[in-house]
Amino acid sequence: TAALVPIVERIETVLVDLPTIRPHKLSVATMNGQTLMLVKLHCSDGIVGIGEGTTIGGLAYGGESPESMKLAIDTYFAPVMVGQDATRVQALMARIGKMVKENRFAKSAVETALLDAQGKRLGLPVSELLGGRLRDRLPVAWTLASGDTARDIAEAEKMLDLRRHRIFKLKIGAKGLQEDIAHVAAIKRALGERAAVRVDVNMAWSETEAAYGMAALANAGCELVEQPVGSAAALLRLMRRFPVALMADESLTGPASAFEIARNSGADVFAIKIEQSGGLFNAQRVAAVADAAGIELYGGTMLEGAVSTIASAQVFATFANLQWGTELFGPLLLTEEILVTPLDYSDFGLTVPTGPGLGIELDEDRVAFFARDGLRKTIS
Ligand code: MUC
Ligand code: MG
Repeated sequence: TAALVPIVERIETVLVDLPTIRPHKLSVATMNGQTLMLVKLHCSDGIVGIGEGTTIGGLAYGGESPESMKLAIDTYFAPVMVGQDATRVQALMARIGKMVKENRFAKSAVETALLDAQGKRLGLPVSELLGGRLRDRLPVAWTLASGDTARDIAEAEKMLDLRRHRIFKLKIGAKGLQEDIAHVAAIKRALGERAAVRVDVNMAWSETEAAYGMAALANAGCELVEQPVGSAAALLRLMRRFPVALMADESLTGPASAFEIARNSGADVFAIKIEQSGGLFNAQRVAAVADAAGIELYGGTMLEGAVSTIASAQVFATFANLQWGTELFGPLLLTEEILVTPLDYSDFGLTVPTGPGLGIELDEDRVAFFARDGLRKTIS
């Protein structure tokens, strides 16, 4: 008898609400918590793959919210996936792509679950399904975004003492230009050569504000400015005017946008995110475009929980170049652990797990407790 092909039997989605360790202030939102949209992909061979979709501040960052990802998967992805060969990940993603045009974040969650399941099935880490890793450890930046300069400096000092982070990304753009620049300068002055200081404006500036701001940030010792303006054309015009690297984040929405930016020499660095890219394979395609164009790479985060953090880590471990390191600190911003074994953050880096699939295990009781409409809600 022919061997039975494992098929997708059922897809479960759950929203998990977790508090942050402190308010996280971005120009687009202040976060007091994060919602993870977790996917469990049940296959006929008994294997369960996990995936995650996460965004920032509901609909404040992009077109998908955790709730919309859940709805899209429950209503539109699941019927296309159930009954299909679970081992042909690219074929199944192509099938989904025919029925679902956009929804990059939801696609990333589902693709992660398929790859986790396939890795568990074959006994290989996801990085090996993606061609093989080039590194087992990733440098990890920390974001200072308490909204208060003194508190941010104290936080940075603590991270340096713990040897957890020595690259700091400052979230600016919510306050006035002068106030923001004074904030960055004070932090860089306090940390000196002990740490790298970068900023993320999350598109809050106009082009003229950015032109002034970037010159001042360069003087303050800031080495990189992430997405100061929304417009890709304005970003391009700001290129090479200042001795500070310019990084594209929001303008990067997958391989086609990467090609467009690269064609115009519109960024020095790409912040690659699995969700913005529309999945792990697409993140590799974005990296290939960057490498071909001589654009440098940075591993970005949507302030993800442990599942997408490790899915990202598995992909970033396969990148030939990762000149600016990563910011895969998402789980550290949350008060609650949802894994059986916590991730290894040490010596300024994150260890990429070596077990099959993502190489992590959810603590199901914790997930159930923090699930929306879960136990926590029932008892409070
Ligand atoms: C972003 O815009 O890059 C990453 C770190 C952080 O604090 O926010 C994010 C999202
Ligand atoms: Mg950003």
